[in-house]
Amino acid sequence: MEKNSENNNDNILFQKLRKLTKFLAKLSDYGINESIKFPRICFLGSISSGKSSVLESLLDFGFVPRGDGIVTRRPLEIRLRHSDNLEPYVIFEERNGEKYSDFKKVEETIEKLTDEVCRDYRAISYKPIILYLYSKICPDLTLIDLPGLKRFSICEVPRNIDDLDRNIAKRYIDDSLTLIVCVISANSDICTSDSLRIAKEIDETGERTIGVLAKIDIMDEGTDAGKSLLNEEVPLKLGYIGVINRSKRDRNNKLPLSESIKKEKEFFQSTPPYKDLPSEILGRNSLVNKITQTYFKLMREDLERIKKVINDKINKTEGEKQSSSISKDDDVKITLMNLLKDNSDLFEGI
Ligand SMILES: Nc1nc2c(ncn2[C@@H]2O[C@H](COP(=O)(O)OP(=O)(O)OP(=O)(O)O)[C@@H](O)[C@H]2O)c(=O)[nH]1
Ligand SMILES: [Mg+2]
Repeated sequence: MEKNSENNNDNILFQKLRKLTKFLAKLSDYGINESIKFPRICFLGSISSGKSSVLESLLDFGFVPRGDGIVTRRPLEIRLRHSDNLEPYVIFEERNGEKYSDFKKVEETIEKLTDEVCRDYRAISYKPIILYLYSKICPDLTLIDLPGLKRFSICEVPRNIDDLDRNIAKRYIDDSLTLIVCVISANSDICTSDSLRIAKEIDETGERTIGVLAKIDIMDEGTDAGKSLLNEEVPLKLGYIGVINRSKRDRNNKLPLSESIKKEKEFFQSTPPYKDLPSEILGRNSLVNKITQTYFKLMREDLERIKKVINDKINKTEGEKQSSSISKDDDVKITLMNLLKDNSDLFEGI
């Protein structure tokens, strides 16, 4: 069984989002029940570009199938749910509430469910696999791994593949609260990237598209991704982050995420031109930061609304205090002010 890495306790994406959900739960104790819509994070890209590997490096539960050929053939909706249970577990919508706490089994079940619907090993389907992952460290967050976009192939191509892949992708990323992580293999030509074209077509302002260049470690000798990373090839409003995911060999050797992040860091720090590029456009942690910032920006309106409701409540409490001097109101005011202060980072830069 592939063990969950110890690293997911330090998962910064999870930490900040957990802070948000805790903050919202506390507010409801004070009668502030603001409904809030949470963005989803969707992974878009060509076949084998590294989408599932990027997703898996953020999640750090080793159950997302990755590999050669067309691997992801049904959209995989991973719905993270916070739970006080010590042991994390997964429930599949198609498996009647059965609990899976062996993550190797989870991977096998995803493969089985894929084969049950897509009988041809190259066929893809609209029908998503929906799984709930309950864990102590998780915030409530939805991640979606999409089937890869097919370019063209000289091999036999199943009849449904040409448009279906694009339609599935568009259906998911069309929602304006979806953050698009557009994964491009650094050893392909970024100027002809279908995924970038589709992302730009749907997200016209570019407010919610992050470019990710994967496989930087296995580019053709003599080539590099410097210009693309500096946003000089196909400019994106939010720019690009370069990453190095676990290779097939790393997976076979069960390389933990912490080791793979270390390897990635060493590569970027010692290899030209990356060693001279700004560190915030390189590596998995920079990607997490970028995703977190963008996630909060997408929630800007909701967060501003909530801040206003809290401030109104504080002011109202102040007014009431002058007329009745009830100490309970002081407590509410102080608690709300402290809550805003302790969570000020949630509102930063929005
Ligand atoms: N060396 C290296 N290998 C990578 C990198 N990213 C992904 N891979 C390998 O490339 C293969 C494909 O990766 P996946 O993550 O399955 O790609 P995908 O885009 O999800 O593929 P499909 O679901 O088939 O469209 C796997 O064997 C990965 O281990 C990388 O940055 N460096
Ligand atoms: Mg995949």
